Amino acid sequence: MSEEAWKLYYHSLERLQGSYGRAEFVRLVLEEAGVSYKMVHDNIAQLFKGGEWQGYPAFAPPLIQRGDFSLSQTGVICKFLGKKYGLYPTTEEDEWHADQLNTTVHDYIAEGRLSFHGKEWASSYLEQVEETKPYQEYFIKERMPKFLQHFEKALTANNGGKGFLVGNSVTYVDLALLHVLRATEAQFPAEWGALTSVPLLKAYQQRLQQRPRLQEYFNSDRWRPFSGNSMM
Ligand SMILES: N[C@@H](CCC(=O)N[C@@H](CS)C(=O)NCC(=O)O)C(=O)O
Repeated sequence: MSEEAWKLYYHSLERLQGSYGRAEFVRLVLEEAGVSYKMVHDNIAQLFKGGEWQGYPAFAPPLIQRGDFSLSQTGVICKFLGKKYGLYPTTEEDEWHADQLNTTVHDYIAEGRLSFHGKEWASSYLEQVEETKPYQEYFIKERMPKFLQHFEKALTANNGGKGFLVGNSVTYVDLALLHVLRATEAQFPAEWGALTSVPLLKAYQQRLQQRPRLQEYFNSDRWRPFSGNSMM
């Protein structure tokens, strides 16, 4: 693998009209690691929907590429980058628990996103605002608290919830959880604010987002605010 900057492929900024969506998970790992990367937004539809992508087959962006190596699937990309740049568990048990939690984080964001697209999940939220309301209500009432409660429990299982999800230092899975907590807070501020059953998770979010490199990123113009729908 060459040592040039990573390229991170994702939808065009015009299409996004807000945050970097799932690419934000990847950006948090790269930002915390202090690794340089370059966004690529050109021709994304032709590359991935139109079948013009020439690298290793990828179903959908985000995708990272450097030299002739490329990788897609957000959770896998973050794990790969975490391992490469020292944001990775140090024991075998923690490695598997991080994997388990990373998968649950991605289940959560996928369910949350789908609740905004209950009629047609590949179409814009704006085309189904009314039809998707019941799915959102179900997500807010049933699924969101269940997932968040689970994350609170998982956090508590390691050092009483005062540190990280696994081990004694930040890993890629903390950054993944941080992102979905921020997405939850941005998307459902009233429900998040009223949730009193996850105090450790709320403190953890504050702690993580104050890490110097992340704080610098969130305060910079490289960061883009959440779009206001689809938890993205
Ligand atoms: N499980 C994949 C989902 C990828 C995904 O759904 N990407 C969206 C953008 S966030 C996309 O462009 N999907 C196109 C499609 O599903 O056809 C991941 O986490 O990377």
